[in-house]
Amino acid sequence: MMFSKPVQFSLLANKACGLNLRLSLSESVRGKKTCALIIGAPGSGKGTISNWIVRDFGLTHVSSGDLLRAHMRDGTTLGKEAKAFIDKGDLVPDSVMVGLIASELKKLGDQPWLLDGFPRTQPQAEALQAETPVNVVVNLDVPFETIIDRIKDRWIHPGSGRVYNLIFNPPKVQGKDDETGEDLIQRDDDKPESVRNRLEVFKANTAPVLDYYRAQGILADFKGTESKKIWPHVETYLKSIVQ
Ligand code: G5P
Ligand code: MG
Repeated sequence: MMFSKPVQFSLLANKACGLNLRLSLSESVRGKKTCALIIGAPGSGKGTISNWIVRDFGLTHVSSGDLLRAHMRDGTTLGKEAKAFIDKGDLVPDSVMVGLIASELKKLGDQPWLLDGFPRTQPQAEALQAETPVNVVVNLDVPFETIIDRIKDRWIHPGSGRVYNLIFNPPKVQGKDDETGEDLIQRDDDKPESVRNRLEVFKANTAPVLDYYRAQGILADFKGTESKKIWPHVETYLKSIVQ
């Protein structure tokens, strides 16, 4: 895994004044490799907005959920172990996740990246910090009622991780991926009982992770109920700090 120098932030300045926070963030990212996170509850639109970030900012998308689903499809030992947790909507153990993401980031070398779905617990955040400190965190704050409503209509292309929604962004041909024409599937953990558990698990485990990055002054919150309305704010924010 790549080691890079930790970024220093002035917490006092960040707390006192939004402008200082922005300057501090700019300094943290400009001229350095972008190591970004997108955090949000299950179904908050991380995958959707990641696709737009990747398209416009040239970051490599690393989705912990997509990696785990690829392992499950390939029937690897890791995939078999992870399936029991994922199907119930529980978290896969930290030791497994840290190893999986570390080896994925190592493969990327100097390429800038956007991590989606990791870290989800305080130990995961600390493990990442010890290896490759992140310098941008986008937090999607979407109400749980909105999420429960949209997940039932989600379909994915398993090969690429492309995400569709029958109401919001339906495929051009029903049941088929726009780019490959291959079949779309529904995720096993999108059953209502798993979704409710995933939201509870998120509340319990990921709130401390948000506090961890907020205290470093590198987290920006984006509140809303529609990804297309949230996106211009994310875009403006990222342009102001990484380009
Ligand atoms: P994942 O795969 O990381 P989740 O649960 O964090 O799964 P998920 O479900 O992938 O997150 P998302 O990426 O935040 O959701 O959202 P999305 O897919 O873009 O959008 C959800 C749906 O809403 C889609 O159908 C989309 O088209 C639609 N949509 C988006 N925007 C709008 C909108 O504005 N309006 C409408 N109407 N629809 C919209 O993790 C899966 C499991 O893997 C394990 C855990 O078991 C986890 O539950 N895991 C880990 N375990 C431990 N540690 C980690 N770090 C782990 N990472 C994964
Ligand atoms: Mg996702």
